[in-house]
Amino acid sequence: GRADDEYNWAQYYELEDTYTWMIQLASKYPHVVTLIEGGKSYQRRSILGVKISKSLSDKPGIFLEAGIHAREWIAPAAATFIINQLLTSEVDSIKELADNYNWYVFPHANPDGYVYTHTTNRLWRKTRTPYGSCFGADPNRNWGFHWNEVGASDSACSDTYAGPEAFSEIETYSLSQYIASIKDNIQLYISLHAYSQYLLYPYGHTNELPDNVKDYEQVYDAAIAAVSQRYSTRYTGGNIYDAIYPAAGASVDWAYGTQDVRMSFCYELRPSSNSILTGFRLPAEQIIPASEELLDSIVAMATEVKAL
Ligand code: ING
Ligand code: ZN
Repeated sequence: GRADDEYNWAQYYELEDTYTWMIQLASKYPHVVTLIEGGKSYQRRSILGVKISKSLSDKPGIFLEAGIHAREWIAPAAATFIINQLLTSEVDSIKELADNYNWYVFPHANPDGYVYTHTTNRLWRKTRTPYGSCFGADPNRNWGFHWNEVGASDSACSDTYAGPEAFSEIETYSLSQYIASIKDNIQLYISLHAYSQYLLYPYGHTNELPDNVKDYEQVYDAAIAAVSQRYSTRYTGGNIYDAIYPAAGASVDWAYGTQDVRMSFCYELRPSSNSILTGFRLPAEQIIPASEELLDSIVAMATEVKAL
């Protein structure tokens, strides 16, 4: 919907509205916000992000990616909520989070898919690359780490189509190139999805656990406790393979498995379960509470990671 007023979190926005808002942030906070581009989509839309850096000194990084699945509208909305809080909050713990890390936030990792959910099919998930008579690969099955080993499809018409090869999608390829170019030490790589209220960590391609699984569990526990603090919202989860289903080629696995990323997590945001009214259509009145509890949880994660 078009904003009659200022950009806010009482409604879901179209891609252009959010990009306009991000561009305005860069001129409003020129010493703090830098526009970054994780390449362009198949249909040549920008994968626009913001880097938030409150001083010039070397700091660790936090990377946040949302909207890789087009229909999960709460994910980009929560990402922009977090951007806004990092820039404007008066709460000490959030100010510290903004001061102590370089933030890299991409609200729309799959812009073509998102536009398609507004124009044509609200439940579209994938990219929009043509493959024969079908369209799109699953951008969360397309990353080049144990690609297509399990939990992905070889059929271009499937919602979990892995693509013809790893990084066949220009969106995952170019965003991965951007990630690889970051010089900061990334402490947390966070991927936002919906729905189910799960918090997940690697791996998706195997039930083997990461070497630092003890650290993962500690951070996971802190995050799960914090997410319920404000509104008693219950999350569950664990390693992807056991907690939900085997799935190879996800961004979080690639980030943790191939990059110098200390930990990566995937949030499956509200709601907890599907119904005709909810599922991917989380009511707009829940954007703010869902995002507030997410930020509570990320604050707890960062605190825990720092104390490890
Ligand atoms: N769920 C995720 C999916 O891509 C997931 C679950 C997360 C798989 C992280 C692998 C890694 O299927 C949704 N709803 O998209
Ligand atoms: Zn998803």
